[in-house]
Amino acid sequence: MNSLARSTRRIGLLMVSVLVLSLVAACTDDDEPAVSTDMTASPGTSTETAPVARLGHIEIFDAWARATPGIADENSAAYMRIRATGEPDRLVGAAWDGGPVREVQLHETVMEGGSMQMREVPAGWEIPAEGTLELARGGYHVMLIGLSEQLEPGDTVHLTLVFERAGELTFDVPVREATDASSGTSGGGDMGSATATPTMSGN
Ligand SMILES: [Cu+2]
Repeated sequence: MNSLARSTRRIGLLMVSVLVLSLVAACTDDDEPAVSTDMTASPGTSTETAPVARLGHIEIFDAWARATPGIADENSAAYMRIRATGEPDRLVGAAWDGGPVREVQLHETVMEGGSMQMREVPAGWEIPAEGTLELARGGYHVMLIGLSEQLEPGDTVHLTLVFERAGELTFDVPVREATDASSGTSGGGDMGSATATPTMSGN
């Protein structure tokens, strides 16, 4: 390749980087800052690690809540993977047990008119038998609305999830900075494993 072609390509890459960075920047003021990268087909979402909580046939993996700046009435979100063994189930609700949150909702992030929008999903999501429901940045998440206290890295908060069959499961969710808390697949920080079309693996 001659040097002109090479530098043209480099400029192209640079422009892509700038575009990606500005997308990230544009989203950081949002409640749901992740930029969507479609990685739904990623085979790397194994559930080999130990679950952090379990209730009947429901297992929770890699749960975390996003740390917030110390601003009144801030929002945050919790993410995790939820696996149903044996029989299917449905996540139908969430609550924050004794925490400083005004309201907890099940949310999805969708691309609408060129921008990331969040909306409530009151009916929740199906978890297929032997399948995994992924709550991740830029996709499905448990929205924590109107925090009266800052969530700091190292804090632990109590989240209750309500399942159609398994019932209510309350467990500890560690608070982490978003930048070092992608759910483990490729990419750094915010780019992480965000999915516009959340992963539903299984049968
Ligand atoms: Cu949300």
